[in-house]
Amino acid sequence: MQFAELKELHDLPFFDLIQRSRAVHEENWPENEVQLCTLLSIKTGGCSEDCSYCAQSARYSTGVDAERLMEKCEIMERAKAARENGSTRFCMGAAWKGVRDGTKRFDQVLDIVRSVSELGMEVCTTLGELGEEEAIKLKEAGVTAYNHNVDTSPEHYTNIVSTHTFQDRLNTIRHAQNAGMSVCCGGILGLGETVDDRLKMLEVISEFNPQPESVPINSLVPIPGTPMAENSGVDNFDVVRTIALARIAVPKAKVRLSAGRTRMSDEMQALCFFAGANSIFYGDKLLTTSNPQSEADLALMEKLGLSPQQPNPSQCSPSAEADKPLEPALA
Ligand code: SAM
Ligand code: DTB
Ligand code: SF4
Repeated sequence: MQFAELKELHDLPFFDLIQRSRAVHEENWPENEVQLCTLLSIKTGGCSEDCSYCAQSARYSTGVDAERLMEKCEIMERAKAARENGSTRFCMGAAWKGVRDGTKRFDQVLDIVRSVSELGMEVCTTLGELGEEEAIKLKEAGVTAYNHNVDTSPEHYTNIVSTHTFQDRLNTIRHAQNAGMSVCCGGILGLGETVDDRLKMLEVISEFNPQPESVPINSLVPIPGTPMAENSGVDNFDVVRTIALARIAVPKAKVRLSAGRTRMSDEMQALCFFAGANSIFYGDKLLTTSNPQSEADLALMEKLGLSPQQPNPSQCSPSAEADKPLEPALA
């Protein structure tokens, strides 16, 4: 969906916008279900990149220490516990610039993915940059979806990160899609961006061919020690608007209400579900920061008549549309 159209929708009165997104939601997701995903940081901290929001960058003193890659048996325990708890997607994150085929650590990750993928949950990984070969190997090992966010507009990206480019992010997404993995691609609100930056980010995300299978919408969790530590919080209605626009622009995606939920009331989260969110991170920890308790999430879903979505581990990645360009056109 092009910027101009997103802008027109964004500028609608709030209720008109969420009425539109609700209609798209009901057409594509009539089941009143929410996907529950568990996140695990399998390699925390010490990252070479300078993403100015991130607790795990080695450039900032955030109190998050660099750790080694977790042992497979420990990861398996956590994955089984997540499944027991009702999660249908297990997402493993590593604070790396990227992974390279032929290295010991990539082989270890492939081994971990092979084992986790036998548990019957969707397997998602987020390991930084991927080349073509790495993407193919991850797909073969059993990864269903690769998470790589564009995070903000191409223009604002240079204010947020200097150690890699927006185009680098697009290249990784292309490699993941070419290898047949679904792509999970979203962004963060609260990085000092303008409304237009948010709309340009959604334009890029919705112009991927095929469109992403999921779109995480994170609200910045300000991390002491990072350049974004003192950023002011995002207005709740702006979060809802962004969810609504993501729902309209990427109708078949899971729109994930991601980081930032600990600061949201039940009523705010209900509004997000109404506007088009149908996935959450579930379990009391994200990567390094906290997330609501599972009991609280289940209680809220119960109150709203929402139930956990069934897993789809054999999920096929969506195919590209033949008459559309593969890349979003960058200005
Ligand atoms: N290193 C990989 C990468 O950059 O793609 C994966 C991990 S990174 C932590 C995954 C995503 O988490 C980021 O792209 C960003 O959207 C989100 N994120 C990281 N720190 C955050 C924070 N403090 N608040 C909100 N979202 C955050
Ligand atoms: C995504 O978009 N959000 C998740 C997941 N993908 C990897 C990460 C959120 C991280 C929040 C900050 C932290 O816990 O360090
Ligand atoms: Fe954090 Fe990922 Fe950036 Fe590393 S690449 S600093 S883990 S967001």
